[in-house]
Amino acid sequence: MDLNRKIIHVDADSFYASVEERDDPGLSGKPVVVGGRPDGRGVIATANYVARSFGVRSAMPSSQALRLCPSLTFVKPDMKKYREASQAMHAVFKRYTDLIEPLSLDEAYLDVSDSELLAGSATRMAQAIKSEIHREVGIRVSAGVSINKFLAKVASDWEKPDGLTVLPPDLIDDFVGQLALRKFPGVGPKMAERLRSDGYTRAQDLLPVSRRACVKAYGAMGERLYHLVRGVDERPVQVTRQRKSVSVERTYSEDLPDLAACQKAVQSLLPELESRMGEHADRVRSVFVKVKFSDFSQTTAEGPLEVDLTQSTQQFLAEAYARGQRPVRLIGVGLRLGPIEWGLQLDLDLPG
Ligand code: DCP
Ligand code: MG
Repeated sequence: MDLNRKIIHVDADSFYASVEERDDPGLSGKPVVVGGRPDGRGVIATANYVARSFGVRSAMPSSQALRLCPSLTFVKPDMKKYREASQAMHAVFKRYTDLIEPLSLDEAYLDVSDSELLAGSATRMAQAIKSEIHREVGIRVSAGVSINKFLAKVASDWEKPDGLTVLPPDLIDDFVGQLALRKFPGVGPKMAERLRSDGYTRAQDLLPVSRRACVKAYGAMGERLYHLVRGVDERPVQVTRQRKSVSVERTYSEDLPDLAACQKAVQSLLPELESRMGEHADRVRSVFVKVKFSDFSQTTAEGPLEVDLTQSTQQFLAEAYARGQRPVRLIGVGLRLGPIEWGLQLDLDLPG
């Protein structure tokens, strides 16, 4: 097991609600949720810790939350604000390492193994990150520090809110042993129930089971659990750049003579664009068509995706072509993508 890595996991406390409390001091000390109003079919995106003491939770119908806590204050989500807060958090992370893997707007892994700041102490870096985010972003985060992603994440959750938990190698076995298997990443309610009925509730219950037997009983998840219950997780922190667009373009060996030829060409690019769009479909913000004319001048027409891809691309092609009205050597079609967001709260039944 690699004991030399230093990983920090950071997760903001009741993220959306904390941003709202920051911006409205009148909310301080009150039970607050961000989400849809209880008169519709809205759900709770998140609840601050006061509201949680009444049993209010993320993804709960707003009407149920109001029954649990009649004095609840509802705030409508403002994704732009949360994105800005997220960026400001990342600006702080950046001071300590370039190896940052965002998991969502409010959560990230940092690999600080090679960082020489603060005498190379990951614990002190985590403390500094916490206080800088508090000072500069105005919200609290919890952090976990350990030798891998799994342990750092479990640690950050340990003393929420405003927590800092450090798991050095000599404490790992005892700490992990007592963890409930149902809280392990990848273990859903069904898997947890299967494990429980086989007699395994806590991590330590699985320790006597051989790797072979784990895989035989639970397949790939068994393999993963075998390692995790020993505190082993070799996954690297992966710096993932979010794609900002997907596109397909083609240069033609002979210039396309007129609009009709371009229309055909665009249509033939669409299947490839659609297949590249794949998993990003829910992030599509706009469609563009790029045209390069025979004199190498080029222009792009762009707008929202209306009706369907065919109609939108043909419309923008016509717009772009009209600007040059010359033979065309290259055509590109593409989609601009917005940031990754949670799926759930997009379905919130928003007031007004
Ligand atoms: N979120 C959401 N719907 C969910 C879960 C989360 O809209 N079912 C949004 C609101 C949260 C944000 O994502 O503020 C971050 O999610 P977390 O799971 O980190 O929850 P919080 O940050 O709100 O609380 P905490 O991390 O303190 O438990
Ligand atoms: Mg959070």
